[in-house]
Amino acid sequence: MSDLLSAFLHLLLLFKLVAPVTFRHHRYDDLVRTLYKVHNQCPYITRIYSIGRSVKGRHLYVLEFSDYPGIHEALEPEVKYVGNMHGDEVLGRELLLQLSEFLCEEFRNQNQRITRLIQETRIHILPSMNPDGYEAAANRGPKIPGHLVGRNNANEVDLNRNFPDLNTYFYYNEKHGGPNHHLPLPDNWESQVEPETEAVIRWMRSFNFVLSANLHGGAVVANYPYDKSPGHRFRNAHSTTNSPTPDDKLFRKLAKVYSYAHGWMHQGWNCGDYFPDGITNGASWYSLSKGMQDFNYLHTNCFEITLELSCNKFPRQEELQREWLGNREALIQFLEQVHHGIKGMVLDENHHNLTGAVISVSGINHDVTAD
Ligand code: GEM
Ligand code: ZN
Repeated sequence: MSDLLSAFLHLLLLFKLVAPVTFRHHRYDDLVRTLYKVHNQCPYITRIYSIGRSVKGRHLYVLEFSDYPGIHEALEPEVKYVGNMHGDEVLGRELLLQLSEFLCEEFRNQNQRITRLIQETRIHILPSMNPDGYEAAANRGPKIPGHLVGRNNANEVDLNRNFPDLNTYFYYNEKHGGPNHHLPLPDNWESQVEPETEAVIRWMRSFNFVLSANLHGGAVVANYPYDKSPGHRFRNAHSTTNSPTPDDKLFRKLAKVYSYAHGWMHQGWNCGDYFPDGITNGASWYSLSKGMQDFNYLHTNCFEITLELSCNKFPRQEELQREWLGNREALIQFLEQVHHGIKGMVLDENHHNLTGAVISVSGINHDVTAD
């Protein structure tokens, strides 16, 4: 090999090693390319799949991390992250892309903590639940202050007000006796929701997710269920009542894990609001009906919290690195929480798996089911 060529190759290698991760906003094509880039760099621990399409036909892509992508392994919990449900709240989308690159890179670097996480957990990442809203917001760009377009989907529907309202059933059940878990979908639910919502509901039903976070912007706080207060119907959004679930202790713990591992969320004073410990019960902040978080809890085994991650919904590109560094540890620690507590298999006397077995915890009026 000529000296010149070898010097050039060395330079190339050096550049690759020291080249900083680029922090930029990703339009739809760029997002798809980035997901495939990560998959190509880590083909044995990742898989890309689409859960459906947006109103305008854009795929809702999920990147899965697992030591056996595409396969549910016994005792390996399924977890998910959802970003950009509101198209103009873009930080979650970028953080989830950063997280994807980080997981892949650190696995390749044999980082023990990350390797273990990927071996023991099946992680599903949906960076954008509302790609149409994002494009509308990005066309305006981050420069214009004030209200941004693109919160809703292309049919002008707020996806976090579009899930079936199971809270109403549950309040009824609370009064008249009946469960507050695995509440059924209403008849014809598909015709009542947007395509993005339908895709996410089918996704939630096809994996036994047990832990999840939904990434938003416009405040800095970790928000946990319930989002809807019992008085919502009468006093509407002005009703702010602490509305804890039977799993309040666990939800508060999960929210605190995020806020304390985050660079500044736990300090409580952010964006002109004060939230002690950087956490809040949803309905005690303001009541919200037909949100995704309550639906997770009332319909599935999944415990979801809503993370509000930045005062500015569309931060400038120059702020993305600081945001990533502020959230990186929290995003990892939150996933690690899925390994706390009890896990096991429910077997019959012949040691066969019992699927759908109902598991009740004494003192907590909310059952989960075996997968
Ligand atoms: C919220 S979601 C989080 C706040 N939840 C409650 N109950 N106050 C929404 O959908 O309005 C905020 C957001 O859009 O980020
Ligand atoms: Zn939002």
